[in-house]
Amino acid sequence: MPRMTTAQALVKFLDNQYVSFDGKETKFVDGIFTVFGHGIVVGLGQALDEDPGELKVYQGKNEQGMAHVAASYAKMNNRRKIIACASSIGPGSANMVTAAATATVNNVPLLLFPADTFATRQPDPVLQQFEQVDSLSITTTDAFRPVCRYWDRITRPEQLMSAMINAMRVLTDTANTGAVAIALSQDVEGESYDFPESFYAKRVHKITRIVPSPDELNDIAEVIASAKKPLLIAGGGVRYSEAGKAVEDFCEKFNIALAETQNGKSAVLSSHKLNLGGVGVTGNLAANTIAKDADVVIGVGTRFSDFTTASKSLYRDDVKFVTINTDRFDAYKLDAVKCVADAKLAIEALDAILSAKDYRAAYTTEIADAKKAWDEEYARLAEYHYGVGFEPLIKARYAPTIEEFIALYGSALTQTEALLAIRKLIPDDAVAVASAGSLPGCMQRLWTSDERDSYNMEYGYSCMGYEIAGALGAKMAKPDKEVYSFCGDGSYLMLHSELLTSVQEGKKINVMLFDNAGFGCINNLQMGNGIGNLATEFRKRDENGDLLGDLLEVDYAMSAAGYGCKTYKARTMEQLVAAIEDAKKQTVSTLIDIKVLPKSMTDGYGAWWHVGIASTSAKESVQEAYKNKSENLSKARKY
Ligand SMILES: Cc1ncc(C[n+]2csc(CCOP(=O)(O)OP(=O)(O)O)c2C)c(N)n1
Ligand SMILES: [Mg+2]
Repeated sequence: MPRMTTAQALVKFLDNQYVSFDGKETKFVDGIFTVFGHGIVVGLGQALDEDPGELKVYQGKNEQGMAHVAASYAKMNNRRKIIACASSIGPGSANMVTAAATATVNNVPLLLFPADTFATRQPDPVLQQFEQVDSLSITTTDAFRPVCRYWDRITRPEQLMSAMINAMRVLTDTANTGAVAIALSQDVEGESYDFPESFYAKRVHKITRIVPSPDELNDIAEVIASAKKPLLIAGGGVRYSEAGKAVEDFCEKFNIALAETQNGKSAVLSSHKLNLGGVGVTGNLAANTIAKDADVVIGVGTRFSDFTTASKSLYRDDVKFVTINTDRFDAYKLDAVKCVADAKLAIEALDAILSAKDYRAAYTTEIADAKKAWDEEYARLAEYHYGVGFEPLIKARYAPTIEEFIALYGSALTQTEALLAIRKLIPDDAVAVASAGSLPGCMQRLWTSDERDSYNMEYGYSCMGYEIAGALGAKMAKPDKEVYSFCGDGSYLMLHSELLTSVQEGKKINVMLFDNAGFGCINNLQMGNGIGNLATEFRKRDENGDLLGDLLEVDYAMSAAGYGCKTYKARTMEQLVAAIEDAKKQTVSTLIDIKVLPKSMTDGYGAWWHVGIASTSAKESVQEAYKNKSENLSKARKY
């Protein structure tokens, strides 16, 4: 039993973890991302310096950013490979909390080692120690507890063993994976112990497919067999189970309509003739038309978020829900008839049962008709689209005519035409990454993916700042693919630190920066609910002291050029096309600063979203919005 420090044993352990899925073995931990500080550099840092084994050390620039990179890397490796993240104490660890929540919401494994205060408390308060006077045993790392699936603190070296085995249990659990935080007391990192060799010997963790119970299968088969117009909604569980092809074949065989959630997009392919595309609040015309008429909704691997269900208002009152999910919690949603199982196994078993029943759904031309109507709308959006409220907005806020506004704004590009042009021009198998703002809605409706797992939308937490970090994680996971980050100006300003890391690592990402001069989707929400234009556009203060003065002009291309990226400005379609083509030839990360007209994102297609509108207001417009909300709410399902 060789003597080693806690940190040295941890590094050895991480380097020897493997997972196996469908008989295929993968080394689980690629390396460690870190922003060193006094809480970690002389403990874990020493261990990594002396003998990292095969673990790579990556330098983050912001702890939240690096942890988003790691989460995206895990997602793009279908949760079979991770990069762990280690931070210093205090602010360094607090910076990872948002990323931990993002990973947990999305069921993505993320292993975090926030450093902690001294277990011995001898130097207290050590630099960056947050002293909670109610209890000195509480530190900043307690903030991880509500957002992690497993939390532990190492205050003695020998605790590392059970902590890490439990960490691996959670990270490889298909139903309950998410963030794991193992707080490392900074003195204990360097303390020594005789760790038994068995602790860090090679371990292979089986990622198992949950076998459906015959009982539950029969339950759901019975409901589906009674359906005339069933709709199957494919979620992220289809992706992780690698069940996309099985789901497509299943829908085809039984004539079942297919739609996708944000995380289901690219698990099933856009060109499949029964795939209607994105459904719900950010859904398109075709999927929402069919959804409204469905008598049975089969949710496979979906959390049924309020966007997927349009706040429980999208479907018929008498609709029946069926769920297939590895997670019992999600399987119970919407009072569904459930089958707790792996998506692929359940779909294959259902196929046999429904075949024996000679089942076939009753759709005739409805699916093709809905798709045709959407194709026409799609063609319109590719040409020209000013969203709802564009004209009155321009006239009220900027210039008397649209022409004058365009001259003032310096661009006539719309978000929809720019997005569709990018889709056409970039490689079919390129990976698209996004997460917040108006782009996820536009992409859920408009983006097509015919390469499996080529769409990485973080929409569980919709965390601004994931876009660029997530793109780097995707590139690290798929170095042979071109990766495109779709990023609003607001998100870029919030967090783009790992853009420099992409340059440092020689991992090229392409940032499609959509500058619409503000927090566009929130401005829509605000104005659409009768509120004034308050602090959602990027404007200077005016003579009254309000944030309604001149638009701030930001040169995002120059900002990224400062990091060594190749950058472009696109104010016309010609410039955008030329920039995309040139960016493809680059080996370094690129950024196209695309100035798009405000309010030129897509609008919704008949789906309602429940937000907390003021029930008392002096403004008639707010009273009207509250009335609308109340009417919609009265029609929505209650649970
Ligand atoms: C970390 C974080 N803070 C706040 C929000 C709330 N929010 C959602 S979208 C948005 C504005 C996004 O602006 P931008 O990136 O420019 O996208 P746009 O809506 O203009 O397309 C805000 C503030 C969020 N999703 N994430
Ligand atoms: Mg914006």
